Amino acid sequence: MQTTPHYWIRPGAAVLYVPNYVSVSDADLLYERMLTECSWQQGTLSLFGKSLPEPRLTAWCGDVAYTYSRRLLKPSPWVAGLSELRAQLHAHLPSWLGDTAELNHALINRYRDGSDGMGWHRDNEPELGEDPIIVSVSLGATRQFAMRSRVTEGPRLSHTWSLGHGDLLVMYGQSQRTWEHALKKTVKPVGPRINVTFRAVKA
Ligand SMILES: O=C(O)CCC(=O)C(=O)O
Ligand SMILES: [Mn+2]
Repeated sequence: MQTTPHYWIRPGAAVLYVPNYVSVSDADLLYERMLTECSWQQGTLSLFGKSLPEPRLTAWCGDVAYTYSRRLLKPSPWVAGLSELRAQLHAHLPSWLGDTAELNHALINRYRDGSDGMGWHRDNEPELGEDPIIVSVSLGATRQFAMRSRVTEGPRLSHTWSLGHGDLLVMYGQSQRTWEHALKKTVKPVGPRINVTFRAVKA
């Protein structure tokens, strides 16, 4: 690992954050490969009975199928560079975090500018099992990744990370039960960003 891992623990949430986990040169190369080699799609979301384009583009690589946001993502070959990153993660991540040796799917989101983002949600699809591990690697422009507790009595716990080029953030433990997360939109001028979340999809 390039830098010191930080463990952030709150009631019901646990995060491992490693800034600059991927070196700048590897991150540059991976960004370019994903940009050109991934098959980018724009999903739709339904809001108040209307169907709207999602404010981001999506691609994926996976050994197995995964149903995400009511869409079936079929198995798809790994982009060069991403399988090497996965192997590195398998070797580096401590097994007590969760299913760290079985990251068999990568969901890839591309945020073209500050008007792209992702609303509050949990990564709690049944295929991910109880208390999933979500291993996120960010590339490109720095963006704000926010987490907040779903417990609304009393002062609401929250935290925001600035995720930059090469940063690793792992959500584990009960983080997908009692907390939710979002990638904040911004009116500030920001460049494009690609985020990969490795997931362990159960058979
Ligand atoms: O872009 C990010 O940092 C978060 C993406 C995310 O939450 C997801 O893919 O489920
Ligand atoms: Mn998520």
